[in-house]
Amino acid sequence: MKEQLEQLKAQALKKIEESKDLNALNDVRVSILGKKGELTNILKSMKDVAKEDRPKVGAMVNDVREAIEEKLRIRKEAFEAAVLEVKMASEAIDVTLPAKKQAEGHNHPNTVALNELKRIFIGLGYEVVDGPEIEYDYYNFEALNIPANHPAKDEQDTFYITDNILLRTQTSSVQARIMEKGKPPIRVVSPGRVFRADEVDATHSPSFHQVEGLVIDKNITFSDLKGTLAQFARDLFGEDTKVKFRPHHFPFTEPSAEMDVTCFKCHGKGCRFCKNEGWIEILGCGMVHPNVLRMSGIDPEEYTGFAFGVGLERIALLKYEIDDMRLLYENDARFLKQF
Ligand code: 2NL
Repeated sequence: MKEQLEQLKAQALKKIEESKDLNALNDVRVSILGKKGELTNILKSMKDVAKEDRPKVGAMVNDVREAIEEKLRIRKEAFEAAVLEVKMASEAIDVTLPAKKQAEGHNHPNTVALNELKRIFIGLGYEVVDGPEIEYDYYNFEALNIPANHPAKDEQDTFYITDNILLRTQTSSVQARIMEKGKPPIRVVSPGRVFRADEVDATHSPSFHQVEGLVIDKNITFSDLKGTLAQFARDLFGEDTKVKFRPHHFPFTEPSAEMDVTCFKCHGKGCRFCKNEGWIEILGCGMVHPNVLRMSGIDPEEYTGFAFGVGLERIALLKYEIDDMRLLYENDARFLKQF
């Protein structure tokens, strides 16, 4: 029996030593210590051992088992350490490498300009309103004193969906809806996309943006218009900005004017930026035409008002000294990220 155990022990330790991985090691364990394992079989044959010899033999069996288990444990730990070693090597992270840059987006120059205009007019107590880009001929032209066959319809040629539905050419259509619906006092700005049948060049696009303003109340005069727009110009271009009004014509206002501001680069002296004029044209404005008020159901004897229209792209181009409007629409990140 002793010899048998010694032999088993020697063979087992050899097999353990030679096993190549955890699976092989487990097979060895089962073949010796498992239910039908070699050592288990020897234990089963203990009943054939003489009673007085059993404690001695039992102790021998235990010694052998302990030696085998100890060897199994050491070998298992060695395999596990090796596996971990490989895993750690393959998953190694170089914490000294620079992090991936997060590309941070920002507002488009048009949006920056729009937020600026909104901020100014909200500060003056105006409400921001919007309306449909696809509009009835009535709100876009008729209600603004531009009847069928009026020559201004040529200047503002647009895209027709049907005879009386079109892409709006100005956001005044929104204000015509407001006048028709609401009761004065009215104090609104209507920013939004407008459309014209224009060829693309440095200053034209078939789709651009306008911010229009409308004020209607009792006793509104041209002085209110001038004061408001001068304040707007100072807020947008700087405190020392001067304004001047040149007579103009719009079908929906009477009298009408265009407003210039002193060039914010040369402060009126004349430079390349203002083409040596010292002044830069910035918006169109006027007192709301009595016909326009009347058509919206507002009595021109009781109420008067002023209105103005600013091209958003024009403001963005001026503010950022961009000389070609097409750059605003190309969405070239290298260009846009400068602003
Ligand atoms: C321009 C000129 C202007 C208006 C827009 C307006 C709106 C109503 C009634 C009367 Cl509801 N007028 N808007 C008035 C004058 C000029 O825009 O050159 N915009 C870029």
